Amino acid sequence: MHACPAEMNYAAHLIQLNAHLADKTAYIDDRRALSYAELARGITQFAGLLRNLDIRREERILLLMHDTIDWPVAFLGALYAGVVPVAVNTLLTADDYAYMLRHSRSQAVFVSDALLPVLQQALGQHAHDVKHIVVSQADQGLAHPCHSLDTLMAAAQPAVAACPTLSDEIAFWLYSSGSTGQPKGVVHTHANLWHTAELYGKPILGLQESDVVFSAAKLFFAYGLGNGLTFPLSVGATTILMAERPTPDAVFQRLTRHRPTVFCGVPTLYASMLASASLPAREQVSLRICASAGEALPRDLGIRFQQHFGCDILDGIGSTEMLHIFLSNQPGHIHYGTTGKPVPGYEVDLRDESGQPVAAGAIGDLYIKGPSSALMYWNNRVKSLETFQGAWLKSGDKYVCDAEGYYTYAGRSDDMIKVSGQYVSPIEVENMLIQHECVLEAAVIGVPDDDGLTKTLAYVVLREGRTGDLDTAHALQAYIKQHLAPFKYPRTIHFIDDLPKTATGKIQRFRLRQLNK
Ligand code: 3SK
Repeated sequence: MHACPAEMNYAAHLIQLNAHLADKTAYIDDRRALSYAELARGITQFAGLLRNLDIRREERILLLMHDTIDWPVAFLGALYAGVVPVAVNTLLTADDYAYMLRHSRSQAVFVSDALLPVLQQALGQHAHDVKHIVVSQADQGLAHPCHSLDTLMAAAQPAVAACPTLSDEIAFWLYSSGSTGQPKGVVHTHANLWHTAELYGKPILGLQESDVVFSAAKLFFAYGLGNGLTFPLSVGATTILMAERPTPDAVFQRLTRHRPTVFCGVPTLYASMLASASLPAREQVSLRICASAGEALPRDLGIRFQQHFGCDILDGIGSTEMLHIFLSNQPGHIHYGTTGKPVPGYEVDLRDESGQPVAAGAIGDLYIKGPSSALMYWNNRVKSLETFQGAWLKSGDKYVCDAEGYYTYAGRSDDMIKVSGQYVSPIEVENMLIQHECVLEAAVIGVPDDDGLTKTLAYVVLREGRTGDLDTAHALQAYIKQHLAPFKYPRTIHFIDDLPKTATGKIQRFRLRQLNK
């Protein structure tokens, strides 16, 4: 493998790389297809649009957009201009966006039409630096400071030259959540994109120009960004984008209509696909290889999927901080139930609480060393120092390694719960539950369902005179959905008289976890 060039603008790099594929389809979304020549034109035109809006090099813009063709155009157009896109989860609340706008000091927001109301609510909460709101696929009349993306694109002259960035220069941010406090702005470089394609997309997924890629994980996730943008564009493949929620039926429609050769999902989705009555037959799809991340893929799910479709799922783990997968099963060497071995190019270490290597076969904290590591958490020195430890990155996951070198997930080092690939902080949900008039105390944990996948369970102590029945449980679930991002609601609620606590009054979540083993 050759080295990453020291001077590189990743968007310009992709345009140059795919210049010979002008007529080939780069993207297909729910409305249209885009060739590689049109993608290149869109990227340079978007850079021209940013210039027209007087948004300058190193300034940030927020991307709050569903997966349509406008997403890669905006993301890469910003990179081309040296402007820093901050790509955010479309499933969050106005409070979350208000924080991110302030924290990132974004100068403009590029937003899908359907997300405009939540954005406007966020903008109303605090002072911010947003001067322009640009709406993708606007189907309503827009008043200042809102503009239609299509109108601005049509009026923009393409930027001729890419911003001459260094490959170690800040390219984009993603946000990552922790068990306490606000989300952290994870700062990535142009080079990091390049490294993930060279280390995982090409050698592990074996991506080729002839592949058609479909990722149910959205582009705003680091996992989806690699699957649906960096990897396919680094080999001239075609990518299917889907704006809607990845239900089994929505996924089956794309698998049978567009016949992708590569599919990327998360374990919960694989489980619901296999449980669905409309699961397509093997002959109706053209899958060559699948990827899974977000949480550990239970062994049985991998085996059943392989038996049905004749196609393996490569289970792996990555992180927003490392940008993509660093530990993975690899074609021809799959051990279902494990997360495989380190992806060549990354080093992995298991350490005890004092930072020393654990004994063979013992559980340890997972540390990773690799070239795609983020630079820092923006404006958060304490958390940056905890996570980015010299060349090593502390992942926050616990693992065990067997005698053959295969790694198996053994839980989180903190109390975070990963549900369908998204982090849920038990503390955030508990703090919201105790604001409900019925609730005295609450503790939230993750428990495995029948497929071995993690779901949230809330133990709730009610105030005197309240009844712990189904109506109260539903009311509490609705309350969480109303006040936090809906994916954070507890799937089950158990009412109990007391929570287990330490002598100093700290909730012992591990004791509640033991009750569910
Ligand atoms: O959740 C994961 O395993 C993951 C994989 C790739 C990129 C980012 C993440 C968080």
